[in-house]
Amino acid sequence: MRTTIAATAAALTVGSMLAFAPAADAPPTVPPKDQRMAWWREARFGMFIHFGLYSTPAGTWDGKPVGGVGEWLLQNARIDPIEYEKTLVPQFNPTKFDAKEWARIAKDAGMGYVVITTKHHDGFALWNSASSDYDVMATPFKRDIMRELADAVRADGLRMCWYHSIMDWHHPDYQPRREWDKRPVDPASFPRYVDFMNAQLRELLTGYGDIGILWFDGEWEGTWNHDWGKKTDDFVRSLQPNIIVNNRVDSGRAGMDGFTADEHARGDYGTPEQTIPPNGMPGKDWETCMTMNDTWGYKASDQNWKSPRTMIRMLCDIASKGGNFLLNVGPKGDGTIPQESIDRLKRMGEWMRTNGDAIHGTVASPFPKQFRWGRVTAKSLKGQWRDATRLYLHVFEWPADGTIRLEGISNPAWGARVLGDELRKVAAATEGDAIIITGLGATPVDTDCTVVSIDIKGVPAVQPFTVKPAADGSIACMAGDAVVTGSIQYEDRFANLGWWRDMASTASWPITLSSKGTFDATIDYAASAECGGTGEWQVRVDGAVVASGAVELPGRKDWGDFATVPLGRLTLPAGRAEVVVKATRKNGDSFINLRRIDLRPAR
Ligand code: FHN
Repeated sequence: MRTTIAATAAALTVGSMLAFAPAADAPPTVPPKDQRMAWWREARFGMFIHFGLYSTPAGTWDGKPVGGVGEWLLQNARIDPIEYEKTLVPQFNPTKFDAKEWARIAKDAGMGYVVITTKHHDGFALWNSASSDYDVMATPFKRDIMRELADAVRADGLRMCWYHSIMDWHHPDYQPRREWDKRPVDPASFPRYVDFMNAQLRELLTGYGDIGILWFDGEWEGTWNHDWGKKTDDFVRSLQPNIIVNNRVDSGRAGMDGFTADEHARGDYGTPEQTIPPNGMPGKDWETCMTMNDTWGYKASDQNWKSPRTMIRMLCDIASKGGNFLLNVGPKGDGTIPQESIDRLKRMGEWMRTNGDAIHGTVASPFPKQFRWGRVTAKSLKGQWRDATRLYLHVFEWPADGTIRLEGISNPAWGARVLGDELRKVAAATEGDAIIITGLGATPVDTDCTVVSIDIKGVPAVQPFTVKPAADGSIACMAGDAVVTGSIQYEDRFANLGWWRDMASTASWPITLSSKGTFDATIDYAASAECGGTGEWQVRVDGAVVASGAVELPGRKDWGDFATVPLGRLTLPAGRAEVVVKATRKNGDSFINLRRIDLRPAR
């Protein structure tokens, strides 16, 4: 029986909060997190799909281009929600939609799961919803897209997952309303909206088989809070106890970096968006979601596509930090995936067919920092093969001499292989506190990323990273060797630390000296004219600041205009200490690009 929204609202008022009622009998206990997350940690790579009414206009309204991402059309063009519905519902007819083709593209790319927008912020239901007339059955298409896609995805051995927006610009009970929405606010009841949302979640979680993830979104407006999040999390798990729920079910997500500010917040994993946390999220499950261009929902004018190399290296970088990569496609209004997306996923699939073992089921690099030539992932072979750990070296920059030194590890090593060229005779040997891989040859198998695997005995015994003095006593603190916190990210562009936006960010270099030393320090930095600011250097021992000094770093011509300026005279103790740099004042939205800090023995 199909109901209008008003009738639904009335009905749910009576049954208010019934929607939180768990499944009929007492909800089965939720299995342990490690058991629920096992398939997700194995997959490491998934497809995000943003598809809905917004896919038809493709970033235009009234024949005019609209700024911003494609799926935010209603917001960015300030469209009356009812006008949006009445205009786009009759137009939505993705006649070329082929669920089996979408599933094949994801499978062939080496992806293990698919997350699709069942309902985005515009409130439109992409399935046959009994709770609302604002759904795909009201369009000329009249097919349950979720049903067809779930069947196809599972037939290809992938997990079907639902994205679902808490924020709903269309439903009369959702608050806050868009400011241009002229409908009376008085009758609106947020609890009644939550009942409606849970009625639709019940449909999606009881009518479409096992769902891998409930990927909540749109949790940031003030009407949603921890109490709603907790109740909704419990409700979802009562219907599908094995399901994974992301951290956006709850309030408190700290912006785009995907962290959850409050340790009591619900959700199984963090969701950094359009960014890769510089040091991952140690000890946590997390997934970076990323567009291939700049929009989630299809936008015909957005041709700013990332290269296949960039996305292959992002996948390696994310896996090396212990995360998952949820890569987005925005199908067109006719139901086809853009050719640019298909081409990129085809290339990623080609790479994954050779190197998928270096991604699937791996854990983060055991090394304290990244190597400049690439990334490392690891996989325990305990109980399978000589109690070993397999290390996968994702080589972006191939060594001209055919040799790679893994500093700071002393495990016995053997069994070096180049994935994709089993005939290449490579060797791994442990010399003191380094593993040397030789015989790699002059050319990589794949210029985007060639993987070299080695086996080491037992669990990696890795020394903490430290910057070592050169023979002349000088110490080079390079951007690529920094341990960074906050928003700072390493950029290949100038081999610099950039994205220095939040004031809590720090860049630090652990240094170990055999005896106390005093140094004259310089900093090599760049900044646009309106940026720069005041920096502070610190010497820390066991985390305590033992010396510090300020330095003015005014803006320069642009972010590539580097200069080397005095930082001050630093004294470092014998043993391990850290040189730390932070901003104490920013002139603009970003502080500086930092390329290196040099310590030269004081004369
Ligand atoms: O507002 C949405 C946006 O449209 C898109 O769905 C992304 C994907 O993670 N999530 C929200 C922005 O954080």
